[in-house]
Amino acid sequence: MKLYFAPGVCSLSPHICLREAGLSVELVKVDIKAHTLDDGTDYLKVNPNGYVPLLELDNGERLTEGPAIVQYIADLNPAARLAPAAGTVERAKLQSWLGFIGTEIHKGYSPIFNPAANAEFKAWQKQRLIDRYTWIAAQLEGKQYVMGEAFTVADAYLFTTLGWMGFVGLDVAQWPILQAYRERVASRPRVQEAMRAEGLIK
Ligand SMILES: N[C@@H](CCC(=O)N[C@@H](CS)C(=O)NCC(=O)O)C(=O)O
Repeated sequence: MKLYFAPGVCSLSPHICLREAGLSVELVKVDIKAHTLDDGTDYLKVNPNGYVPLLELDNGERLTEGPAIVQYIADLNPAARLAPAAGTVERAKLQSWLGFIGTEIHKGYSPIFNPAANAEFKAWQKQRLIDRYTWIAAQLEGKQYVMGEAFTVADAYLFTTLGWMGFVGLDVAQWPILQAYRERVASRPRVQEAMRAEGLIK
């Protein structure tokens, strides 16, 4: 398999999941501004939408959309217990988390990074992110991970978004529960491996 990624962006989530699942993968770095690969290949020929993550399977099939990719990875190795079994209400709860993180958090950052958005809208969007993280912090009360005691693919995604806070003037220390959660996830050996491979830590 090949994972098309860019350092520190949302593709870190499936990258972490692949390592947590013990699966080997070839990492292909994408310049997401120029939409090119290191060898000059036009990434738009790989993903016409231009974004990462994209997982290319050994048979050449290509999968996009982070929440779908991470569930596919989890199902490749159920023994790693990165997601509850498909068809259970617990799996639906995991999907609910992935949907929340994707639409309320991940895509909540995009307008703040967008030079075309005006200051008023950016401030509104930032407050919305604060409200959403405050809600997440309340859900984490008494839990190690978002689904309870076990790390799942939703944690890989949420953790990835926590790494962007500094870019929009948010400080995770505002939410002690989130700060402790971030440290908990960051201390996982496979998470450190992924971050090191992306050049995010030494
Ligand atoms: N709908 C996609 C969005 C992925 C996405 O927003 N990727 C960003 C990085 S976090 C990206 O590659 N942006 C570059 C671009 O859109 O050209 C998903 O959920 O996987």
